[in-house]
Amino acid sequence: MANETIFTRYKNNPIIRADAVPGANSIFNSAVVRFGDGYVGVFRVDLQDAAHQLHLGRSKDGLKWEIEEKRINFKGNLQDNGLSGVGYDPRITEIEGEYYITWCYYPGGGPCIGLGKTKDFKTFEQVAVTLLPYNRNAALFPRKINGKYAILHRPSDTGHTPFGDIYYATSPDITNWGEHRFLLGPKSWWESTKVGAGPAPIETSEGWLLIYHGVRTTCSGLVYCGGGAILDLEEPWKVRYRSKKYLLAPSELYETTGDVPNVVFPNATVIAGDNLRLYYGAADTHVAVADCKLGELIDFIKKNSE
Ligand code: BMA
Repeated sequence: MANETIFTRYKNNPIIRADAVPGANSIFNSAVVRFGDGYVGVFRVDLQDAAHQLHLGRSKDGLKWEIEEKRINFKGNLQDNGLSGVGYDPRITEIEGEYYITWCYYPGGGPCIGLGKTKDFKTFEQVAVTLLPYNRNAALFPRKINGKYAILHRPSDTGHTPFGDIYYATSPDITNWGEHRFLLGPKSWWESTKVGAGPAPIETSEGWLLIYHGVRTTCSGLVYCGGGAILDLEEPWKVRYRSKKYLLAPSELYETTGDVPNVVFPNATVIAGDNLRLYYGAADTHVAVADCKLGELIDFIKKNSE
């Protein structure tokens, strides 16, 4: 297949199409984790009559999914209804036995970051309106760093914004966030417009492996690719390596054709042994997966780093 620098796409991609949920327009940009003896996922389902909802899915093998027809209901008293399960582009991070879900939604004038959690994927709790508008693309680190929770996020603007850099922030209690530090902005040609964090960073002996999306503007619209970087373990706002080459670029029909053409949007990874499986949204229409060897991915990022 074209444009495979390091990942190999699954031959039966896309693994999820709109027909997985009755009345769906599209299912894409979704988060998956291992749970029990299988997998669970929080899926972005855009319905034909109600855009942007989060639905729970279950799978034995991570490839064939049953997705619930009703959206997740995050319980809690935080006043705005966005935290009840309306929104899009979820990420899941397991921290000390609890699964935290970040996502983007519009409580008022612009996109902001909601945070909820669950232990069992049966009941879901609201945690906080984590980052105020305008903000998108938040992913929590899977452990505290220097005694504090840590998150990557992307302050920007409303709509399809012409800019966006990834920031690192910390919290003593997972509710109040501060100490914001610039992490990385556009650099290579394929990400020259904006960047945003993808799945929860993965701890490796070389540092935190970050997979992110990078966007460029062309004469026929935006093109979204997957990129990779390795961040310092104890000072993750320092980039140790960053690949000049993209990791995955839209080239298959299900990535180049759909509601929004030319979008590869990484949301989740699952590690099994040395295999890293990436779950990504394709053309704002489907969910697809691609695999690589974790060690080879780290070598690829180091070798192609500036
Ligand atoms: C971004 C988000 C994503 C989407 C992408 C491409 O701004 O809205 O959900 O995949 O645009 O349309």
